[in-house]
Amino acid sequence: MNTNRTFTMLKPDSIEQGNMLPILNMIENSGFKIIALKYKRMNRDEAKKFYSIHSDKPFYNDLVSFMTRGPIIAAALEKENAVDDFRSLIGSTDPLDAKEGTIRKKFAKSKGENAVHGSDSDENAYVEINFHFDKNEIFS
Ligand code: DAT
Ligand code: MG
Repeated sequence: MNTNRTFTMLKPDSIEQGNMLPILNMIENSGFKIIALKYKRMNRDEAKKFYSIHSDKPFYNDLVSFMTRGPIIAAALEKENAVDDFRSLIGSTDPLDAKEGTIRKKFAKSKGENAVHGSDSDENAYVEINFHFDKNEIFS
């Protein structure tokens, strides 16, 4: 398993609010190399599959609706200790709990619309990168 890669999405709220470039800047300035990048809108089937681990949660339907209401930026990132370092950079799921200097503290409005996704394990990073990118779309 590659421990130097993680996966992120800039969620529809980030794009709607014009925060695409500031967030990508924060990611690059924190030492992550963007090795794949895609601007796309997920359909409902894709979003349901991507978040299938949450299918039994009360917020699942709202999450799928939110994630499909507009385009996202999907990206694969490379850095030593990528998964943990990226989770530190984005901050807690609920922006009210997120530390100063984190992406969610700065850009997220609520627990549901929280600006960015970050993989939670090396295994999921691998699955999520392959969900959004073909091998020939990754430039390591
Ligand atoms: P994270 O995105 O920090 O890994 P998660 O995997 O627990 O958080 O949940 C995935 C997304 O689902 C999260 O980014 C926003 C949404 N979500 C989680 N808990 C929620 C809640 N209690 N109410 C509304 N949306 C929630
Ligand atoms: Mg998660």
